[in-house]
Amino acid sequence: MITLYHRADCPFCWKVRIALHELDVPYKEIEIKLGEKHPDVLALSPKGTVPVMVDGNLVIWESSIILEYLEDDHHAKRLLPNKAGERALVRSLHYYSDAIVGPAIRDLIFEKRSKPKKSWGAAVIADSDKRWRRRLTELEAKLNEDDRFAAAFSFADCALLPRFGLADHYGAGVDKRHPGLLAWYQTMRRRPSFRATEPPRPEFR
Ligand SMILES: N[C@@H](CCC(=O)N[C@@H](CS)C(=O)NCC(=O)O)C(=O)O
Repeated sequence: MITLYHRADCPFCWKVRIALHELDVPYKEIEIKLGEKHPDVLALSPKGTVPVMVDGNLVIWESSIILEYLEDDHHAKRLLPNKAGERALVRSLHYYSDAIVGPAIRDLIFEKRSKPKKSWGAAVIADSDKRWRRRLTELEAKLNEDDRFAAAFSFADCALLPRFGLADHYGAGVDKRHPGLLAWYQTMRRRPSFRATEPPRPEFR
């Protein structure tokens, strides 16, 4: 059985957990707490980051490669379309989520997570929120263009959903300014994979 080292509020780990649930793959979770340096993770991953997946002798310590492995391991369900061009588009959105969308909202989350409310930096939060909203506008346009992440559930949804979930938890959730994305997020929140994996909402000090 697959073992997954993860942190509940890590977007990369959450992405993998959604994929595992969507594919109905049984797995054992080992949860790491924020700031914890787990000896197994340090031994298994040269980066020392989570998620880390262990399947028999196979160790994968990069979330996007874990998703590729799950897809290649021929489960009954699929998270990539059949055609090469469509697969490339889904993979591009997956990468865009990890490399572009995530960093935009990250500063707002780190600021609110690391400090008591009275010490939050308004400028840091406003700047991150602005960058996040700019990405939402881009994503809304992509959604209108080709329905990419509203049609068949894919890697792109696995990657984007945790970003939207965390933004929501940290008071920067998608709203009526991006109606297509809002409808997508509301639909996605009802999926069993989201409900089974959503971390507890943070409590602000
Ligand atoms: N590119 C990596 C990123 C993983 C990552 O940055 N994980 C963070 C948690 S969200 C982590 O483990 N940070 C702890 C550390 O860097 O010590 C992936 O997709 O798996």
